[in-house]
Amino acid sequence: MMSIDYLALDEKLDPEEYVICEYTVKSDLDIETAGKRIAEEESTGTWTHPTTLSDDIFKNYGAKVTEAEGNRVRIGYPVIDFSGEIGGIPQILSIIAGNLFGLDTLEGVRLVKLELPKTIVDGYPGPQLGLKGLRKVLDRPEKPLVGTIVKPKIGLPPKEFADYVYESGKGGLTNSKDDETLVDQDFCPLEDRVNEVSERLDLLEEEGHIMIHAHNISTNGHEILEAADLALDNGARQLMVDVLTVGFSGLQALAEDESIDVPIHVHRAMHAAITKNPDHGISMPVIGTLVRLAGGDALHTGTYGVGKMHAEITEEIESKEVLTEKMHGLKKIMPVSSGGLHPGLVPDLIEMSGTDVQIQAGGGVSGHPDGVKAGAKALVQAVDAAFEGIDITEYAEDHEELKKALEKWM
Ligand code: RUB
Repeated sequence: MMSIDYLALDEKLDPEEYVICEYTVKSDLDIETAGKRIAEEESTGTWTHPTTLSDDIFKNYGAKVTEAEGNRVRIGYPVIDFSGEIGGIPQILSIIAGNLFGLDTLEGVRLVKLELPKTIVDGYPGPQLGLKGLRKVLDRPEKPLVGTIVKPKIGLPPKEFADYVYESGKGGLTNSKDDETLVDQDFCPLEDRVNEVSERLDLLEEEGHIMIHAHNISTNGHEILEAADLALDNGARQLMVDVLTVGFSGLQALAEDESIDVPIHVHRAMHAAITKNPDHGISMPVIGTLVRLAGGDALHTGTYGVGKMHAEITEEIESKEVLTEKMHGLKKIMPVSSGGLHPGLVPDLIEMSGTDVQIQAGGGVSGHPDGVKAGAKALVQAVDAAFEGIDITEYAEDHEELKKALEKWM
C-alpha cells in the first residue's frame, strides 16, 4: 500500500490538470501540516485514514500541497474533482473555500489566489461585453468612465430619481446606477424607475449625449431572470447585480441568458465580511476572478485608500489586475472605483487605477453646493484634468464647478 501523504513539495503540477490555490495560514501547526490539513479536508475529506480510501482514489482525486513556506501554502486540486455538468461555481467554492475555514486547528486561513485551468474556464460564459464592449456602448474609447450612484439611496420616487440621472447626464457623466439597497420598494418600483430613467436616457441621447444606468435586479435566484426581463422590456441599458448577496450563480444565469445583451454591473455589498480580515477569509482578487468567470462586465474593486472604504492597497491593485490580465481568452472587465469619492480625490485615484476605470461618486456629485448637474460637471472636469495631466487646482481656476467642489471638500 502506498503511503497517503498530501505533501508533494516541489512537485511541478500541470496547470491544465489542477485548480491551484494559494492560502495564507495562521496556526500553531507548522505550515506543512497546516497545508496537509487543508488538502485532506477539501479533497478526500476526513481527518483520519478511512479504510475505504484506496491508493487509486488518493492518487487520482487527492489534493497536493506543492509549496509550504512562511505562512503560505499552494495546493493543487485535480480537475476531475470539479468535473460533471452539475455543480458550477458553488462546487468550486465548496472545494477551494469550504470546510477549511472552520478547521479548529487553523486560527485563520485566507484564500488569496486562484488559478483555473482552461478546461474549467471554457465551461463558463465569461463577460459578454467586458471592458471594451462597455466602452463601445458609451463611445468612449480611452478616458475613464465617470459615474454616479443616485443618492439618497432610498426614498426618491421614480420621477425624481430619473431627474437626478438626467441632470447628471447633462453634467457629462457616462454612467449612473442604483445603489445596492434599492431594488423594487414601494416608493420606487423597478418597472416605474426603469421606465422613467430610460425616457431620460433617450432624451439625453437625442440631445447628443450617451449615458447608461445600471438597474439593480438583485433578488431571489428563481426570480432574477424575470426581473432582468422586466427591466429590459422597459428599456434598461444596463443591469446591476450584487454578486455576494445573490450568489455567483445568479450572475452567471444573467450572463448565459441570450436575451440579455446589455452590460452587467457587479456590486459587491457584504464583501468586507469575507475580504477584510487579513488573516482569514477570501481575498477580493479571488472574488474578482470568479466574477469574471461568471460573466460580470464591471466590478467594484476599491479606491486604493483615497475613498471612504477600508483598503488594502496591494490587494486592490491585484483585484484590478485579475480583471484585466490574460485569463484563457476571457474578455477583460471594467474595474470600478467607488465609495467616498469626490473630484478632489480624482488625481490620486487615477494615478493608482490608470485610465481603464469607472470612477463613481454619489455624495461627491449630489453634495455639490450647486446640485447634481454642477456636481457631475465638477467630477468630469477633474477626470479631464487628470487625463490631460493638468494640475487640478490650476484646471479649477477656469472651471467654476470644479472650483466650488474643491472649496467644499478639500
Ligand atoms: C458610494 C457607495 C457604494 C460604495 C460601495 O456612495 O456607497 O455603495 O461604492 O463600496 P458615495 P465599494 O460615493 O456617496 O460614497 O465600491 O468599495 O464596494
